[in-house]
Amino acid sequence: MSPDLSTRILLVGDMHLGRRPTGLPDELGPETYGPAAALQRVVDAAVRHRVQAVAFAGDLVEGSNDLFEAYGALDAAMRSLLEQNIQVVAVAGNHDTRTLPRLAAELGEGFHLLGAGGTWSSHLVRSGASLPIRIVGWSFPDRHHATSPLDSPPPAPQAAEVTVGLLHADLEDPSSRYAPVTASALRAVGYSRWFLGHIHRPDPVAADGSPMYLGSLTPLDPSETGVHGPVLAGLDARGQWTAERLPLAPLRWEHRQLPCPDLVDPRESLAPAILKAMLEWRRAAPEAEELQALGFRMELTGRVAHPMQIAHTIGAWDLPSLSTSADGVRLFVQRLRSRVTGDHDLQQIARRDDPTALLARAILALQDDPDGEPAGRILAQAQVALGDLQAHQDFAHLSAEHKELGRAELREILVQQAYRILDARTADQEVRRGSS
Ligand SMILES: [Mn+2]
Repeated sequence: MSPDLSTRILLVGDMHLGRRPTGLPDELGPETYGPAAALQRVVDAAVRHRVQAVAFAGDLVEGSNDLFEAYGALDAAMRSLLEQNIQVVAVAGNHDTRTLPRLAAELGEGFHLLGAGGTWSSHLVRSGASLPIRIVGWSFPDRHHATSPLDSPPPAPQAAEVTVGLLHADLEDPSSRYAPVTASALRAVGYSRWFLGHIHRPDPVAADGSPMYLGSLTPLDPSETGVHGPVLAGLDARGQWTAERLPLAPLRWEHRQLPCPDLVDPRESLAPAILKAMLEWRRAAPEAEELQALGFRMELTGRVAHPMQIAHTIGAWDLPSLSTSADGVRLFVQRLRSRVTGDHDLQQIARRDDPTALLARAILALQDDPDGEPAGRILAQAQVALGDLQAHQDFAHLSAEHKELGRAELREILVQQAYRILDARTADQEVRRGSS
């Protein structure tokens, strides 16, 4: 884009100033990997790409306890941006419903909070030549908001402007307490683009007007896979819309499955197999100059003769030791799980008359006929047991944070656990027979 003849904005998703990113090795600290550092990179990119405005889609701040920390970071960012005549626009999300208006009042006129108190308001971004962009936004009026923000109609798009919607909301989940809305309803408003906050997984940049989640600015926990960073968007000199993600996050999380080779001595040869895989994944990762760390959640899969040896080998490892660097990028394993099982003949075991046969029958029922009556009975029992566990006072504080397990998830867990017991029983029998 020719910088002088275009209108450009930098769009920023959930930043959560004040939150410390989790899952990182101790030496990867918040001074590089935290939200305030990510905000500084946004400022640098805004200046480098000569945008006219930076727009934040809510959850700039983690919570009310982070008021002071957020003020310092935002004040510094605002000074740098305003010095370059870059405007700052934001809506409040469910995390900063109360904090953001307070900050906006202190940060002064240069900070444009849109849609305060669940209304719609807008800010016009002009440049020298091409069409102006009107950013229309809505802010969370309360920590929870169980109805669609579109229930109060946003302003109609104007001629000779390009309108962009900025919103913190939950797409396609009508039961959500976080501003439920549908993509089709947003499209029906008639704006050119919608940029959303709330979901931390970044959507690919939409080529058409489909509403898209910007994603967290930088990954905040190991579940936040993918390439994170702000989206640079705008109109070129011919009035054509362009948009691209700037992969500014120095950290990327990947969830990978590694088919486990049938190793004669896993204690010796499993670690080299894992290192080899990590290096291959690093080479295959899309290029990002800013990448400094690549964290893995890894699952070993497949069938081997002695699965318990794999489990024991992993169990004896200290995860921080599975960390190295390649081409200046730190590679580390945050979680390593074995789903490796023995090469059991389930049909044959199931025909026997012992407790192991019951296990084999349960696995067969859950795997091969998940909608059948035996599988249904096992799942119902597990659901009751799980409910009792969650209701236990020691875990009660956790259940609010964890969504109820879906049927498929529960089935998966039961099959894994059943295999684990089966592997252990088989290993015991081998020991008793003296064949191990
Ligand atoms: Mn958020």
